[in-house]
Amino acid sequence: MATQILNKGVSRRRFLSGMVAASAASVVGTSLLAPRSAMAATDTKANFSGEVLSGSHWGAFRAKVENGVWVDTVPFEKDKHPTTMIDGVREVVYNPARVKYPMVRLDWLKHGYKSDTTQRGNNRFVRVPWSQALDFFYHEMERVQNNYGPSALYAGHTGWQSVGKLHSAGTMMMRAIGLHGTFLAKMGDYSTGAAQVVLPYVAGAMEVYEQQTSWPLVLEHSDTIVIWGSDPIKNLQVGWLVPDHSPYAYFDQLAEKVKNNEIKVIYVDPVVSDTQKFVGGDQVKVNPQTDVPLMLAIAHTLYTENLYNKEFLANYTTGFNQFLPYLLGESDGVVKTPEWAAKICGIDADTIRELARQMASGRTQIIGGWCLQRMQHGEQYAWMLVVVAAMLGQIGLPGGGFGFGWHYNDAGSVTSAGPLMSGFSGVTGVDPIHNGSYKGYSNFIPVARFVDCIENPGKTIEWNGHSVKFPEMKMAIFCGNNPFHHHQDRNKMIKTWRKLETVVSVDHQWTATCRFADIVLPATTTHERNDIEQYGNHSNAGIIALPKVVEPMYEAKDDFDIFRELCRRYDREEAFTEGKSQMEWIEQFYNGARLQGRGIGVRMSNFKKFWEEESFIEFPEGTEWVRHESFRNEPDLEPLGTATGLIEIYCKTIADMNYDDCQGHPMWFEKTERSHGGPRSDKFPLNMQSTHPKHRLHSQLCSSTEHRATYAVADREPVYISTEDAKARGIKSGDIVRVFNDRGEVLAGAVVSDDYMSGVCRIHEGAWYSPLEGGKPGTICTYGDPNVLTQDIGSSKLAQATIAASAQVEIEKYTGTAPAVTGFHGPTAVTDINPLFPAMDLE
Ligand SMILES: Nc1nc2c(c(=O)[nH]1)N[C@H]1C(S)=C(S)[C@@H](COP(=O)(O)OP(=O)(O)OC[C@H]3O[C@@H](n4cnc5c(=O)[nH]c(N)nc54)[C@H](O)[C@@H]3O)O[C@H]1N2
Ligand SMILES: Nc1nc2c(c(=O)[nH]1)N[C@H]1C(S)=C(S)[C@@H](COP(=O)(O)OP(=O)(O)OC[C@H]3O[C@@H](n4cnc5c(=O)[nH]c(N)nc54)[C@H](O)[C@@H]3O)O[C@H]1N2
Ligand SMILES: [Mo]
Repeated sequence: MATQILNKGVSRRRFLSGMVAASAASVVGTSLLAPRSAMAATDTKANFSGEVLSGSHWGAFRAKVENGVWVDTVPFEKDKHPTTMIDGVREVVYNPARVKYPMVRLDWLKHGYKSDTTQRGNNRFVRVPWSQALDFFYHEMERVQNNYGPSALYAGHTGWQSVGKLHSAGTMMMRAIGLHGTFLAKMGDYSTGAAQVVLPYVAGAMEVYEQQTSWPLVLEHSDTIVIWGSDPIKNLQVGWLVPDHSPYAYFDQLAEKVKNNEIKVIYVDPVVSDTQKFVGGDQVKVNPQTDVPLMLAIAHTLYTENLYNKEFLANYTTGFNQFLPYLLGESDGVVKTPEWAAKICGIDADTIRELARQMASGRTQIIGGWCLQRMQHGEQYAWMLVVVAAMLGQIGLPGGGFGFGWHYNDAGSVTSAGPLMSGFSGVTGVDPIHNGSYKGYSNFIPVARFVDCIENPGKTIEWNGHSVKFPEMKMAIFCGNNPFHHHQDRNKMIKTWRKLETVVSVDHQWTATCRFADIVLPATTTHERNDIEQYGNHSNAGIIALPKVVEPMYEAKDDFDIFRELCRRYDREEAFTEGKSQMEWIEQFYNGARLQGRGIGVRMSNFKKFWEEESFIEFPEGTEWVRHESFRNEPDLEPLGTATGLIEIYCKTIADMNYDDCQGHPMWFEKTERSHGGPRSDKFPLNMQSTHPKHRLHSQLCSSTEHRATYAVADREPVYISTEDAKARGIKSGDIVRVFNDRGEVLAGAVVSDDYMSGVCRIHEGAWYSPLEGGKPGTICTYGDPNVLTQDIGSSKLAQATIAASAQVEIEKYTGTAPAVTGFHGPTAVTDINPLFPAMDLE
């Protein structure tokens, strides 16, 4: 096996000695340099002019193409509430940050895994041929598996990639790497890390990703809707699959009902959200991170004013009696009165009582977001929200109870009666070549602790009732995600990253993750390849074809082909592809749904007709549905998935884990840092939220130059700041400001706004890390990455989830000459090093 590979490219000896010269066999012919349009392809779009219907995380659209160039984008006519973000999608193909060629970091090219890793981030790269890049990649996997075993290879970190049932970048990575050897995997995600661990104990399901009660029923039955730390109007713009934006029609109806005083909507949020502006209603301006005291005081009011549902507690829940001594202060000497909470959460006691009474006065739907569980002790928020809903006793009734997923994936839109497509799978059933021992180390890590793991090999942490012993990571592979945006405490991360010997990044944008990688491989975008996807997420409104819009740019390859060719190097190509071409896979996904459709009375055309003529199928309407209704109707036959089958207000399983920071029932814990008089607020008084961007999906679209110009301020990421805080600091809208704490500093463009309460500011996550001096810990970020400022600690021993959403900062007007933004122009290619291409212009 090995010889077969070695013959293809660099010899092992040369590779290990860090030589870059490769044998003639690895020199790719003229095709490498020829325009892609010259390559024979049966379905070439090289000179195509016309319209192509396609889809994305931002919705479906028609791409207008002229002579093989995508020139304009118009929303799909079925989408009645398209987002302006689709304007930025075309630029993803053409922008200056596009990864054009396989590239290797200069010092890694010289010294391989023994490179000087302090140079990571200096952005100096050398173009190499595909065959050489993939050889390097493969040899490193081999080396790490042989020398250290699976726990040194981290290949399970996934992210938001792109839509498409076939080209799931993370799945492809795990399938290909998994065919070579077992590896270190991850547990959980950044989105709902705390809620998805605690809620199964409390409510029997994750609750976050599930469908919610149908909007028509909520609109019909709710008297009050409490939207707790959630902004659906902002967040429903995007979807994991192609969103149909159908919930917006219901928000229109809700706005009408609010106007006519038929439904009262209350927002518990430190900021006037887009949803509040769209729908109307009243804001409860809670101090950041203090929602649990507010909820406890609501519970206290419901209890002392006898407004709670004893029958529901008795029949559907367990443990209220173990929670009560805490609520009443018998266990800790602190009675959780509205007066007590008022001092912490900044809302006066009478307003808290009124809120509790309002919630108990009729049918109340509580809609919880995820931001609050993406904070320290985020488990408590999720748990306590369920407890308040349980005390109100309306769980399982239309328009009542709790839900945690209304801002996500078209939730609340009625699910169609159509079939579901499967997708490309990360596992094959074929044995890997390497199946070594994890040597007593954990074979997974809670995902948000991954930098902690790199920094502290051998350390053991508690997680969800288990001990997790961190292995020593040597090599990490990223595909379809961007850890140098999504992970916390960038400066710590930069230092820690140096311990990795080899980092591979597969992407189509030259992200900070690529800059901090050693081997960078250019992927195609969705729009340069064929795929298929579900239209509508929870709504499953139909199926949409995602045909190629334009030919692949530069030397970009489809993830499928990248990993297929990697697998070829260890004789697993056939196992990877199962002998099928991309179109055969796509047809298989479609036909699977077609067969399923027959069983449920939904007729679909044959694949050829769908692909060549229809491109879109709409499924028949489904029926309305109430979350938790079956449990309410028949708690014995349809128990929840908890230990007792009931809602667990007190949870023995969690109590038995004996964690100080997550105990047997929801509690208030002080934070390591908090605004409004909380810890460290004397030094860094402002709470910086890093909520999900209004104009992007995380870091995606940030590199779209024209789109970015629609929201950037003085070229920088906006920082939203209250009128009061701005005035106190002499800051005006349009000013460049320095946002800082003792973890780092960023430049940003000020937007002064009355929507923000004093003491609260916001930089949307996903702003590209743009260091002034690349690779130097502590250097200022010239664009405004909020994760320079966030803390890298776990939510608690239970979930070890990220606490990205909240950090303490100070802001001052920037008076110096602002340095240019560094992040968006791709690598500095080094032209004089690769003997394969001595005279090549590397652009
Ligand atoms: N401060 C702070 N940090 C946060 C959060 C927060 O609220 N605050 N939120 C967290 C949450 S909830 C999440 S989900 C994460 C999101 O973190 P990520 O999932 O890492 O974010 P994305 O920006 O979507 O990164 C996807 C990457 O995949 C690349 N990509 C797209 N399509 C393809 C493809 O077809 N092939 C390949 N190979 N690559 C592709 C994109 O160019 C992009 O670089 O961020 C987390 N980080
Ligand atoms: N446009 C857009 N939509 C997205 C995404 C995106 O990147 N862009 N990402 C998607 C993904 S992966 C995820 S995980 C979800 C994230 O969904 P969430 O985590 O629910 O959303 P966020 O936007 O972070 O925050 C929602 C609200 O929380 C409020 N908030 C912040 N701090 C506090 C607090 O201390 N108390 C209270 N009560 N409220 C607070 C904010 O003001 C904001 O209105 O969004 C999804 N939707
Ligand atoms: Mo997320």
